[in-house]
Amino acid sequence: MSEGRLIVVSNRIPTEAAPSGGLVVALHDALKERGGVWIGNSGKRVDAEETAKGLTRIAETPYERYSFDLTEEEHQGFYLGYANATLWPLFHHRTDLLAVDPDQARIYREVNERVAGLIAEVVQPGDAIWVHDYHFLPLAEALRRRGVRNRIGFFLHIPFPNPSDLPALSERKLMPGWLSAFDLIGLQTRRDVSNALDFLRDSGAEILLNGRLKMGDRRFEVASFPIGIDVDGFIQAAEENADAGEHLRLSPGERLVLGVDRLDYSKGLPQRFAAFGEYLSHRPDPQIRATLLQIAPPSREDVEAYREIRQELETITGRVNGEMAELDWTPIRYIRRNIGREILAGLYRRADACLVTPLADGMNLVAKEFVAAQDGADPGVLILSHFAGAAEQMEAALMVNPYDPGETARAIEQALSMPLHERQARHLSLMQSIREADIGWWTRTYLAALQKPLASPGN
Ligand code: GDG
Repeated sequence: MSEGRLIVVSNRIPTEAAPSGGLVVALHDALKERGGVWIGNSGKRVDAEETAKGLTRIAETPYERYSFDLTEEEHQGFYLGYANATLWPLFHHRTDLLAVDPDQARIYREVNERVAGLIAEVVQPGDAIWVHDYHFLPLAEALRRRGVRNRIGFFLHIPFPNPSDLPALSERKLMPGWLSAFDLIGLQTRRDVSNALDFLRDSGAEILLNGRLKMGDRRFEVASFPIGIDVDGFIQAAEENADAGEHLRLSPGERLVLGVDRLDYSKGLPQRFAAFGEYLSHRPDPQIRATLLQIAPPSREDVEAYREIRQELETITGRVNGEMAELDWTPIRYIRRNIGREILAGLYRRADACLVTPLADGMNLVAKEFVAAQDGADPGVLILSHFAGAAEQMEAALMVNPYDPGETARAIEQALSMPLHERQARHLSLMQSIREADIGWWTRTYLAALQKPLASPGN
């Protein structure tokens, strides 16, 4: 089949000519290969007159990159408000944190309408449109209303909400229309697909075969495409930065347990710190020194719940360190800023264990990066929450219930005392799982499914 261009829509768009970061690189490569357009939010705040100017060309690359700006009101209502204070908590099963604000919901829909108008101006017959994440749920519906008949795909990077939580969303009745306007809804895991099918069935969709659905006159598909990483790129970065751990000046024999997460309440950080404190209090040999290095760059600090999680972590860190620290040892080192990607790769490699213990997570790429960065001859151990999407693929990790600090504490003990042959066997199996579905596989498989026309009506 002759392929048209690819039009990618994501909330943020890289501005540099050769962008870095797993997802951004994968999308960049796909666009480079196939040609097309990437449209995203510049991150700039402008006044309303400026937004009327439409798209700005931002890069001369083998494909076109265009950005749009938001006004301060749109940033508050669309990004901080509806996307990150309503949809994010709901989709991460935190209805207790969900904000209900009709103005924010209205602004979210208006921004989607405006972006749909911008896309409608650039789309050509035969182009495939690939929309990313919860910021743009209503986008396909808005495009269809403008007469756009192209294939439109959606990929949700975060979990699909539990159907039983969806009544907490005032706009829940709009969701089936939003979703069914896409041709392909890509989700991270089988669990997400099952939640989405339950919700759509309850909303009146007819389930055909193989994840195909029919709703009114729309036929569309729901399937899982677990996102991966650039495995070889990460191995190389880790090897080249193998001495990054020296920055930490650990004492001889000191063990390193690593955590790397955006500072977000979905990542289970207070429970993790409490578990590490519990591990230290019960470790069989008090001479053993283990340090938890937590890297947690802040995000969305203008949202109240993010300020609260920050305070909570500072309190726990102070308590654990106050009780346990020695003159030459600080048990929890908590770095609340961004660390360079190269150094990060080297720190993963130095770590004896990595704690990936979210309470809810679409996939979690840190789990995959840690595995890729290990020295296969003497690998560290991955401790992984059942609630990370990655748990469906990475069964050879030490699985924990992140709500139970005792269980996580025992897993830390098990990881730090695990015999070499078991570490090697687990690592080998985990490497296989991340290689089978790396970032190249993800883009190829998704785009092939988006391109393929649905089977004939009625099956
Ligand atoms: C969403 C979903 C899904 C973190 N700190 C630093 C840093 N990072 C990098 C990590 C990793 C990325 O950020 C985080 O990715 P995650 O997958 O863990 O989480 P989210 O940001 O919540 O992403 C998630 C993902 O989308 C993709 O679909 O897996 O479930 O929530 O790459 O390495 N990178 C650098 N310095 C840091 O301090 N350089």
